[in-house]
Amino acid sequence: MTASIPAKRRILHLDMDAFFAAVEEQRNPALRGKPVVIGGRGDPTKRGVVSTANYEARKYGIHSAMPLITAYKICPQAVFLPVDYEAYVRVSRQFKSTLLFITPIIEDIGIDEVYLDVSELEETSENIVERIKSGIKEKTGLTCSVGIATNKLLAKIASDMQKPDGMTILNEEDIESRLWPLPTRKLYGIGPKTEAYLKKIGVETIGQLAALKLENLLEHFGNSYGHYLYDSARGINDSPLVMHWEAKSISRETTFQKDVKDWQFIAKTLAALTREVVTDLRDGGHAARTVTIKIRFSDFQTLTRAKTIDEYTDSEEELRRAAFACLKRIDLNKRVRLIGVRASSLGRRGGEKQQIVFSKKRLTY
Ligand code: TTP
Ligand code: MG
Repeated sequence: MTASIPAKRRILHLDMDAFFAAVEEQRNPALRGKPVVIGGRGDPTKRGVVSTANYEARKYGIHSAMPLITAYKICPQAVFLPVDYEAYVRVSRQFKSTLLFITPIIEDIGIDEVYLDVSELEETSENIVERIKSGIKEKTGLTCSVGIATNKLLAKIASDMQKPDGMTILNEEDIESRLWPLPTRKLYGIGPKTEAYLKKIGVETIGQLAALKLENLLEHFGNSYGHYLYDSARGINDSPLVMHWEAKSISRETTFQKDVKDWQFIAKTLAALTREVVTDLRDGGHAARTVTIKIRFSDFQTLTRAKTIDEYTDSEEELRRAAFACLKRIDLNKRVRLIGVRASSLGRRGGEKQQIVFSKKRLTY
């Protein structure tokens, strides 16, 4: 039997709305309704640029990459906040973890955007988007905008068409009416230089780009980029989703401030680490079958013990029991420097092993 390849791909691009600002508003609801600008250290009199502005601040013309001082001049009453990257990465992980309930075929392209390949799902696009939006809303309180099309190029353009909280489905028959009126820089891969050059030769819209002859594009832009532009202007793009992750484990470890002999303290730490691993497991929609613990003594001797459970589980109690069964198999006759716990053999609770799972380690924003 050969694997069935869908005749048409269905690719979804998701981009969070005013992401950094939305995270700030979520944790401080008093900001809602006010213009909010996130950038630098949050002091508009100091050097720095705007990372993002909420939609209220955008009404004044404030946008990403604008100097903070300019933003301050045009809207001094705005609330200026420093960039709290760690907080945004945490929320980024949270919203991405909800997407695993939709499909494991996810390309992570940035702190607030991803592609999903939903070709194989039997639901309508509207249904999928509804599930995604409510999952993200429930987990993070935030909204996103989604585009669905036959390829990545069009899906990304679509997600930007009805922001915020939008959903746009772009079909092949919409290319002339909805893609061609847009400025050329909306096409992924067209930067300011190409845009400026195209303007010089009178090409402002994607439609005008599509009217150029292939020979002309090849002559000006070379073989590879010339073909890319020719296809892109027609909405043609077959780039695959790039997945950075594969079946992995989820682990936590801690090095004690001072080497420890007290069994109670070691046990308490192991229980706390296991709880954190369970939280990560559940966040990612995973369950695990194998628990491994690691103990490093003060002389750096390192021991590991593992236990495999019959069923995939995300139960804290079961995983902790397994971790303690491992701990009992280690003779704690020396001071302990480090302790760690890992959950592996990931799958769905009561279900099958997953081929592709979320690896938090790859998120390096
Ligand atoms: P974007 O998705 O481009 O912007 P956004 O999410 O703030 O707003 P939109 O609703 O239009 O999608 O970028 C995501 C985050 O990346 C943004 O919240 C802040 C950060 N960022 C910068 O730090 N500098 C930049 O120049 C841009 C464009 C974004
Ligand atoms: Mg965004």
